[in-house]
Amino acid sequence: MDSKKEKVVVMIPTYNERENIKELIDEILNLKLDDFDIEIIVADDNSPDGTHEIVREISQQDNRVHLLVRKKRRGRGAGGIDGFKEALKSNPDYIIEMDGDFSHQPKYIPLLVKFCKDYDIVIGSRFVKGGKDLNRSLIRRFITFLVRNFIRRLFKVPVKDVSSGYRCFKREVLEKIDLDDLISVGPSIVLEILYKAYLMNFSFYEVPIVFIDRRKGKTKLNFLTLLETLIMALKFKKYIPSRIEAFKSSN
Ligand SMILES: Nc1nc2c(ncn2[C@@H]2O[C@H](COP(=O)(O)OP(=O)(O)OP(=O)(O)O)[C@@H](O)[C@H]2O)c(=O)[nH]1
Ligand SMILES: [Mg+2]
Repeated sequence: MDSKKEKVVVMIPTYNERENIKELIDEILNLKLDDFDIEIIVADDNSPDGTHEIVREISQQDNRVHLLVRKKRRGRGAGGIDGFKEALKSNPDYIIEMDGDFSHQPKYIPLLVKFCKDYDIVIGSRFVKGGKDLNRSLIRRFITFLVRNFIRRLFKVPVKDVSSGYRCFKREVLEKIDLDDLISVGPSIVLEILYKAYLMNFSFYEVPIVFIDRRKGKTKLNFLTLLETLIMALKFKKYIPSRIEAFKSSN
């Protein structure tokens, strides 16, 4: 019976993804899913290229698609946090976050959800057996390599793909993590949530994914965002453990 199906909300933060977003939404909605219902929330930062106009039009025709247009504090992190909050409002069983440029292929969604029944967080991983990073840019792969090694040393999190933004969460994880307490505005949000969840003893599992180059459009990653990510990581290292202590003593 339909009413017994579990619900998955896919949250996609976007900035200037006009060329990708419609096809991506179509591909997600066309997945063959017997076990669960799927909805999509696009958290767009009022993209100058009009990404939100496209999503608005789709959302008016299909009630599984929702749009959140943000006008303040632009950023992958701030957008993602608001997207998660919006997702939680509809009480889903699972929430997936993924990029809006096709680097994260929708075909892995059923696999992420399947493992999320047994683990709190399931990560689409380039660095477990069977996973691949097919990013054409050597520089981009090198940056991933540096960030990954730096972060793994700093945080000692038992996860191979620490910077993957393709993940599935049990609803409870996002409810307990206190989204209002996160400090990332940019892409460091991915690491902040990972580290916090790890210290809160949530369980992780990595499923292999083949990460491909963004299909169309331009990257938003630049030297400044990268620097910001590294500085933020040093900040988390200090602030998160004390927050966890406060969390534990209040439970
Ligand atoms: N809401 C919001 N989303 C953003 C912002 N910056 C990036 N994004 C989205 O976050 C996701 C990841 O950003 P990308 O530019 O693809 O970053 P990347 O994957 O590290 O870089 P590429 O190698 O170009 O793919 C994409 O869906 C972007 O549209 C932002 O400021 N606000
Ligand atoms: Mg990308």
